[in-house]
Amino acid sequence: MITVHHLTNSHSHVVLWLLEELGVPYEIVLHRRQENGRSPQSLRDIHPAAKSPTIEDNGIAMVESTGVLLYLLETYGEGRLRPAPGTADAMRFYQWLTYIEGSAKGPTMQFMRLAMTPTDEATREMVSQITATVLGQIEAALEGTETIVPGLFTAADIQLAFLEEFLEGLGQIGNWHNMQAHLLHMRARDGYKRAEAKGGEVGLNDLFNSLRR
Ligand SMILES: N[C@@H](CCC(=O)N[C@@H](CS)C(=O)NCC(=O)O)C(=O)O
Repeated sequence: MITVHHLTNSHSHVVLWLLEELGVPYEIVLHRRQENGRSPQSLRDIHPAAKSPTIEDNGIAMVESTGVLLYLLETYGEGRLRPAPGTADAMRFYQWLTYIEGSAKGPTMQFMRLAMTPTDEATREMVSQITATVLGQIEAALEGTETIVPGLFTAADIQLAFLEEFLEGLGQIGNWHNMQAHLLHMRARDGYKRAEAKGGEVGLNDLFNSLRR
């Protein structure tokens, strides 16, 4: 049985959601964030990275969301939530699935840090521009389509929705109309709702507000 170590208000929501979409049984171990937002010792006890998501399967613990999603698809997906291998859609799928955490999250995190700490205008402007360029690729890819691989709901949409939740928490999602529409569309899925029912609300707005205080 897969164990999902679920940190409250965190990225492990995507793992619960993927497993709900696939209908694969799993158990949840809940870990609560500390007051400063960081992982508790209980998560570090499972994997020294102390990051969410963490899963256990085959007797070992694994971190890193993109790898976890791909492992679960490969092991339990039976071809669902991904395009057929070797196709143009498979290229789109791998590109966006890895781009989100590999290229888009870093600048977005930097943007968040600058929003929370005083800094000079030139640095702020540079980070805003880099973030806008990186996010602009996703916004453009969503033009006229409800899913990042047009016509097919995949695990890349699940990963993308968490970045969109993050942008919403930062008060930035309104600048990105296609991403905002994508997030609303994803939240309407039964699998998303079942994941929240089991793991709690994603709730990044509340989390970021509490960290700003
Ligand atoms: N690149 C990692 C990011 C993981 C990550 O930073 N997760 C956050 C939760 S959204 C976390 O564990 N925060 C608690 C901490 O860093 O102490 C992934 O995709 O899994």
